[in-house]
Amino acid sequence: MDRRQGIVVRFHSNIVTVEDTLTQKRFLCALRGRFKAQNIRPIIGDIVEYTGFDDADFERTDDRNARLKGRIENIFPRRNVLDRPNIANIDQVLLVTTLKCPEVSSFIVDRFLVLAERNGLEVCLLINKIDLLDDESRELLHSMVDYYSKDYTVVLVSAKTGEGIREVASVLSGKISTLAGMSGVGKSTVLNQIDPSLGLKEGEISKQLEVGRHTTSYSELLPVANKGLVADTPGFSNLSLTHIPSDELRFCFPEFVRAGCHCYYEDCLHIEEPDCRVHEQVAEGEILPSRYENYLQMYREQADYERARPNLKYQKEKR
Ligand SMILES: Nc1nc2c(ncn2[C@@H]2O[C@H](COP(=O)(O)OP(=O)(O)O)[C@@H](O)[C@H]2O)c(=O)[nH]1
Ligand SMILES: [Mg+2]
Ligand SMILES: [Zn+2]
Repeated sequence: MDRRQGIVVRFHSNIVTVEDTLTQKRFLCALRGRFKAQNIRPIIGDIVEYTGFDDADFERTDDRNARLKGRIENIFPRRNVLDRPNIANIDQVLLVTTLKCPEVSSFIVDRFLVLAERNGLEVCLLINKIDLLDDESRELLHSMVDYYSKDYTVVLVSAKTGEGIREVASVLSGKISTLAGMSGVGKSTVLNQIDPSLGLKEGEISKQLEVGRHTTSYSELLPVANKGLVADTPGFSNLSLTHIPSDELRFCFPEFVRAGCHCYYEDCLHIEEPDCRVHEQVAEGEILPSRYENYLQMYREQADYERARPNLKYQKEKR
């Protein structure tokens, strides 16, 4: 039996679903005993070597797309690992946000961007529900797009009217992506617009909190667009920055890094130092005031956290 390469797209009740890299066929795989003995567990996004048996009679069809069975032989080293959701080898994160219904604060967006920068992840900022914006908020929208598109791909979308959906599909094509964003911003609706057969639950927030209701408690990589895989996650609520030293937060703002090489002090934190180029650019309108204020808030929070823990040692980044 020859070994082939695939990617773990689902892991549920001890059965691993592997999607073949070449054929996109899905195989329900068991783990070899030695993985269990060594306590190695695959996670979604893992690239694996597997042997597949083309046995169409295999009826363990918990995953409706997979009818073939196989066995995982080898798990390749991970390029990166995301914590929440637990996914490996991510190419990019699609951060979905909205200006209305809900009005997502710039602090939440910037905090997420800091985390992505820290983890070396590509980000596509997807601003959804633009159908809800009046002229005044459209102005805000366009200034936001102008600013953020200097460092990130920005796509304007309305999952309701279909505007921008094709662009999202091309961003997802051929890559492993995960969605992120507050509950209710339209993550599932956007994916359903790209491919209605995904049949993801769209819904009001209250319904998602109902006890006993089926929500995505485990992650899965869904086939989307042209050979893309995407995880529709339940969103992020408490993305903490506590693992980033306060004096390294500034490196997670690309525009501060650019300006920072012209500060008087080489190790300028851009807070109260004289001759700070970041300060100057905020005053000149070159750096968005909200970005700077959000930086200050993150810095203060982290500095407080450090002060309360004099023996705190940061783990070395695993990159
Ligand atoms: N007006 C408008 N409503 C939207 C749009 N996208 C999603 N919604 C609605 O927003 C609500 C939350 O969407 P959902 O996809 O469940 O959000 P999720 O929690 O991020 O997955 C649903 O009622 C959707 O119908 C949009 O582009 N425009
Ligand atoms: Mg959803
Ligand atoms: Zn400075």
